[in-house]
Amino acid sequence: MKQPWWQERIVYQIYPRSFQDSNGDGIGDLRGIINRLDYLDALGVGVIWLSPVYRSPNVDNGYDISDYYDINPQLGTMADMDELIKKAAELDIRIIMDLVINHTSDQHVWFQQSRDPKSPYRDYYIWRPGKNGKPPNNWTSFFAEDCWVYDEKSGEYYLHLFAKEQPDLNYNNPKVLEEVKNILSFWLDKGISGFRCDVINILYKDSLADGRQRLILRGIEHYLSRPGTHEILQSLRRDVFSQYDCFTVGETVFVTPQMGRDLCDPEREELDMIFSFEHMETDQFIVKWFKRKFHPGRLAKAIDRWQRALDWNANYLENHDQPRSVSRFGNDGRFWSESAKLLATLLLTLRGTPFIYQGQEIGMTNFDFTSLGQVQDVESHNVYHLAKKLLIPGWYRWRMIQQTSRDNARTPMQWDGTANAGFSTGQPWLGVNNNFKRINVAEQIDRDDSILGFYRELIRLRASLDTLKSGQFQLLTAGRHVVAYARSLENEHLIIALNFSTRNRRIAYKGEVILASSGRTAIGDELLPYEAVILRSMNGRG
Ligand code: TEU
Ligand code: CA
Repeated sequence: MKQPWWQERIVYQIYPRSFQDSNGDGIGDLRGIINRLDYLDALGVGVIWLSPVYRSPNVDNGYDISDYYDINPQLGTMADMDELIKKAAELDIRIIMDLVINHTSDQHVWFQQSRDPKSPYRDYYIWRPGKNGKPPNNWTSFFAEDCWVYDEKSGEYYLHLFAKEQPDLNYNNPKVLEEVKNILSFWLDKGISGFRCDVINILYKDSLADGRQRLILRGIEHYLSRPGTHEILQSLRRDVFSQYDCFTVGETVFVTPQMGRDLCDPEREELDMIFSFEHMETDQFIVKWFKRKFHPGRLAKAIDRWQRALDWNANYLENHDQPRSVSRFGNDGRFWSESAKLLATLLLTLRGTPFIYQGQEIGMTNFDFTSLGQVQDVESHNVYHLAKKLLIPGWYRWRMIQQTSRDNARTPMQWDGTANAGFSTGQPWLGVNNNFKRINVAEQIDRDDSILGFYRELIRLRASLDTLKSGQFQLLTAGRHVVAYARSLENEHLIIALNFSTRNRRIAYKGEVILASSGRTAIGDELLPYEAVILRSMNGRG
């Protein structure tokens, strides 16, 4: 059976502020992206996911939208956006946008109006009186803050599950959904091919009752994957998405396999795929701020659970919220190149659509900031202050931010070894990693044995092998050092074996070497440190 185009293509996520600055103001922009389209084309990218480019006061770098019908002037103009869509299409690259509809910016005209209790916009947001001088309920937010803000003028509070400048929309009001549909049609009519839907499984709050006592996100049982959210998604699909050749990928926080199956079930017609989080939580205790030692087998088992749970996954190891994968699951010291290639192999040989985050393809590492003043992210600052209030010692607070801050992934793209890594001729909005002279695109682009060269090759291989594109997945080993799995289609069986350790490791699999990250064309019974191999099994199962 022929797969839909969004299953065959590779997606590349661009965080526009950090990708390429074209006018020297230190902020990446749309024109910068246009100038780099050839680079993405040569890499084999078929879809670009643009993190938000709408008008925004940037409290959360665009995830706080103040006008859905306009472009953030820091990033360019609507004419630039039209040009980007057109030039990308000429290269057969499709563009999906970020859809942030759980909340808006507090600068959005709807919210400004809604501050007036008599305004027809009052009901676009969730306003409630307090209880005995306290907030309406005991919920807590995603960003380590209270989630209600008191408004003197009307004597009521509004709800925000993220930063206080990101008030939640009220989906009990049918007008809100109508507005969303108009926004979607506006962009789809412009030639956009779909959306990455921000925190899409928490839209509908079916009660504002107090939440059960729990360590984080008190109140979540009242808004996580509620029936009202499923109804909203079905309505968007029926009235808008089904009218276009497009796809949706939902960012679904705290999603369970059963919730995931409901959201992606083709019969229910809601979303096409989702980003789950379980594999990203295998190196933490309870919350991402408390890291534990990385264990490859745990990662593999979490991936396996989702490979089995859903027919088709949105696969990722990085995005703008996560630390760099080579620093986290690989080895960003001696085996930097080897381990980045191993992670590339993992990402591109799972069943599902692979999402590459900018810089991942050259092995960019975590941000080397040396003071909190160099960190911009609102979440990092909130968490640091909360941790201080909770009397967590200074050295540990520092470690939390260093390991987990979202700014780890947001430093400017490292294009070459010139000033500011070729990202900007001006002062970048966020520091460039000091390793840019060693780690950059120019240094790797002409070398087939570079990380970038390896991504190119893997992407080509995936495109040419139906077994990689659509074969079934089967986990074979999830050990402390070696992870292996098979992809099978009809009579072809590929075995992917990954050595997540700094020593040679024995493997029991044999076959013709299709691709080895070390460049070897034959292997015996041992993998080299951090080596990844793709074998074609001779005897069926290997
Ligand atoms: O993120 C949702 C989310 O809950 C987490 O991934 C978040 O980054 C944090 O790690 C929770 O501890 C999405 C966007 O990807 C993120 O950039 C936005 O800040 C957030 O929604 C609000 O729009
Ligand atoms: Ca700029």
